[in-house]
Amino acid sequence: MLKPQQNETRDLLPLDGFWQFSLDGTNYDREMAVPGSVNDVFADSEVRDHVGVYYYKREIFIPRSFTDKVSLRFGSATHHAVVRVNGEEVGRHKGGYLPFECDITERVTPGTTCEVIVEVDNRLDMTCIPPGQIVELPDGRLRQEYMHDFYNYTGIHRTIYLVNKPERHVCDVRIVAGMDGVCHYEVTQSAPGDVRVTIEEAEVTGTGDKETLTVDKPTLWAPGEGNLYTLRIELLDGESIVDCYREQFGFRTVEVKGHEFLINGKPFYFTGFGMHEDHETLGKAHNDVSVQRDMELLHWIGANSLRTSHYPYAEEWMDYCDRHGIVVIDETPAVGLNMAVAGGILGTTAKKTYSPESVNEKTQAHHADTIRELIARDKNRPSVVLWSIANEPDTTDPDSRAYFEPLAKLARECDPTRPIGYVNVMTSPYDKCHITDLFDVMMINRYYGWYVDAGDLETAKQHFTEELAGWVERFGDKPIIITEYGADTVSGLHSLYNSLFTEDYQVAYLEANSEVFDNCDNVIGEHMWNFADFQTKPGYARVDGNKKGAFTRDRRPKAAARYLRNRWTNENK
Ligand code: BDP
Repeated sequence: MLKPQQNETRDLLPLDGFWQFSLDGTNYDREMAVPGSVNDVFADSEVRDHVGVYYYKREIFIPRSFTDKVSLRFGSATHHAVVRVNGEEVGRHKGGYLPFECDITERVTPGTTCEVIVEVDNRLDMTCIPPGQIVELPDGRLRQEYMHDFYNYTGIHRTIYLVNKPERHVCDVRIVAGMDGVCHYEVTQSAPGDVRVTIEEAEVTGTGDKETLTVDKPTLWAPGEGNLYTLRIELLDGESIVDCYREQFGFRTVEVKGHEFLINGKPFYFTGFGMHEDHETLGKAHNDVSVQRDMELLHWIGANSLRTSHYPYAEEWMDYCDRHGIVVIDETPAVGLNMAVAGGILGTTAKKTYSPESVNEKTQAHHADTIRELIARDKNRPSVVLWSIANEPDTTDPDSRAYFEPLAKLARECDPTRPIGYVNVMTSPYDKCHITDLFDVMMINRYYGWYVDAGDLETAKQHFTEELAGWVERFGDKPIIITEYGADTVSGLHSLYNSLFTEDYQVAYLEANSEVFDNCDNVIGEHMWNFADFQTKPGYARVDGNKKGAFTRDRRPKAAARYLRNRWTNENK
């Protein structure tokens, strides 16, 4: 899905600001800011703890000039949305972190107002990605449970645009451009007609929907070098341009060869973090300046990459990565497909993960939708080098194969040009996992020295080294990225004795883990967990959130940040 844009043939108006807000759809006695998470805003907990639908309402003007195809375009609504204009449903979407668009042309008159109501539902059940369960409590209240640790922020998290585009318009474009300067493009039009496609910086032009253009000695997009080109697509009616759309792209090649990950033919070593869209008060709302701050800190620390753990991030975030040469592992919202981990941690009997009562065919169908939608959104981004189709699913259950095999196939069909992977959980090592062979890259999350061998880093190193040797023995032809390793750390807490939760222990933990990575040739990347401290779900045994950040939640560096900066900038990792 293309991002909306303002240009010579298209128009858009952001609908950010205060909307009327209600918990029952009749009594609009509150306001809520868009974009924003609803949970940390109000002083009482009625909104915060609400399980169900939140209603947003606003009168909007349709400008007189909006006479063509008019739509409402959402960056995301977490987790489900029904959109009504003047009382009539104009669209609905399932899934909290991907964009959707509702055509409202027939419902509105340019030069008049209309009433927009957005019903945002925060409920997660087993058919959702991420999955969850609603539990009815003895006193009749509802509680939302889920199998991931980060807080289930809800709301309209990204800008809503009122869009006007020509009746005949560019619906989509797919661009594949390699380091040889060859650019294949494929335009989808709403109705057939003539087209002119130009790479603006190189002044090469094609006249078909699907063609190949060549740029002589292109300036490559590369890690740290966000060199972009612009593909201008013009739909023509004789001499006149009826629609125009500009899509940026980069010339670069990505390839997995043996246990190496090559970008433009050169081995790439990932340094960086699994991150979260998470801030005090904002929750998961997109905010340009917060993204910029995070990116500046990534640059300062010497990180060349990040993973959008555990859901697709805002398009503005991805644009920034494209422009600045930040390498991205792009992840679907499929986190928490693991009943075994939940059962294990809580000490209860683990339920089976793949069954009609838990992760089932409907979950899989929706998981497939998220893969399609993610790839449709981000396919042209040079920053994206690898798709991660899930985080820490249960893959010890033999039924995981029937669940994941079609999804891996689908990801490859949606994008034959990039490698694919999934992120492996500690309880599913090389001799228990049923799906590793379906993917190009092994991404593994390991907490030796934290969840196991806590406080005993010598043993942790030994166990981690042994496990890596097992992966290499069995799947030695594939590269390994350590997508998570980390230790909760309370900023300001110190000890001479490497006590858990201290800044000293976090540094010692990172040192020990780094030693293990450096001794394994297959390891081609390290993403510490997490970039910053983040909020976790209520009722979870954590002190005000997950404290594994290299930075605090307000982005102050812990000692670990200086350790990583030293490692990643000096050793050129
Ligand atoms: C991993 C999860 C991540 C958690 C992390 C932790 O992938 O989302 O936040 O553990 O426990 O299992 O800190």
